[in-house]
Amino acid sequence: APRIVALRRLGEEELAALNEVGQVDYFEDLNEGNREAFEAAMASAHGLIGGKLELDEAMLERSPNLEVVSTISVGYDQLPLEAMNRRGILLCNTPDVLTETTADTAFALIMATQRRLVELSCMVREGRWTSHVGPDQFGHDVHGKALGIVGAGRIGAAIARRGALGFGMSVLYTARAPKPELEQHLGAEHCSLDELLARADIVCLAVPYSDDTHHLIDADALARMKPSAALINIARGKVVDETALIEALEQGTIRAAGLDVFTREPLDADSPLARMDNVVVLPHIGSATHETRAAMARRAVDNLIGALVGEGPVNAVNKASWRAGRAS
Ligand code: 8YV
Repeated sequence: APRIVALRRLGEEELAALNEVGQVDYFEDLNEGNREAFEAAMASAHGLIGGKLELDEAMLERSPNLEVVSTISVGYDQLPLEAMNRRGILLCNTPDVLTETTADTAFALIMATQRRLVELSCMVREGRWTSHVGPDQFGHDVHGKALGIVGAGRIGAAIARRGALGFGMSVLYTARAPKPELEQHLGAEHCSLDELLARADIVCLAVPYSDDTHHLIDADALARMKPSAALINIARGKVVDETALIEALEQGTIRAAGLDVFTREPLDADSPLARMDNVVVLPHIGSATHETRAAMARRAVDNLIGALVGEGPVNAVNKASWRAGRAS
């Protein structure tokens, strides 16, 4: 039977399913007390499954039997894909099941930044609601605005649908190629990043993080945005040059930001981003609902079992490299 190392975010049902096909070592989290046991388990593991996996080449070196890594996330920028390809190790992720929830999170941030929900809620809770609100507390509309989506993949498209169908927004998007389904059903417009930045009232980032998207939103990009615009990031912190963003918010280059992700997580509470009234910060909860996290864990289990003993995984990132590298 294959040996499986499971790390974080797995419930009883998922562990039971894994136990049926293999011998499982489960680590609820890693700490100084169990790191040695984890490393020992990895030395003979065929499969690794879990959330917030941190795996580097040295660890792969010490895991000679490893065949499959199944991450409980759609993003895999934290994993050494090239080294895994070279070794013929399969990487599975969990797209689709988190698309709608993550798009909901983007909309929560859009609503919160446009209508100043967090700031004004604090006013009420802190006893500063002393007279009727006036222009100093007014926000900005959501409906009817121009929504710019940077990266119209699965999640970007789901955000576009909410904007166009639910809020009557006009939608601009960047993508490698135009997406006929977005154009036909939503009237969305494919355009360059520069044009999107110049025209959008709300710029929403939904690209994966990679060398290509590192600091895609830098000082120059922020300067192209409207001074009245808001930036929403549910992708990865490092898609944005955070220092440039802080400066842009402080100087009024843009009006507001709604952020679920940061360069360093957890965000330091002393960061200016956590202190500005025009910034809404969330603790990376894009997919964090009971329903969706359960679906992600189940999908990751299906992927691992499918790959190790079944008919293949549901979602694989590098199927072409799988096992090929093992021959050499
Ligand atoms: C994960 C995410 O929870 O799926 C992703 O890529 O950002 C979240 O859903 C996070 O990556 C931690 O694993």
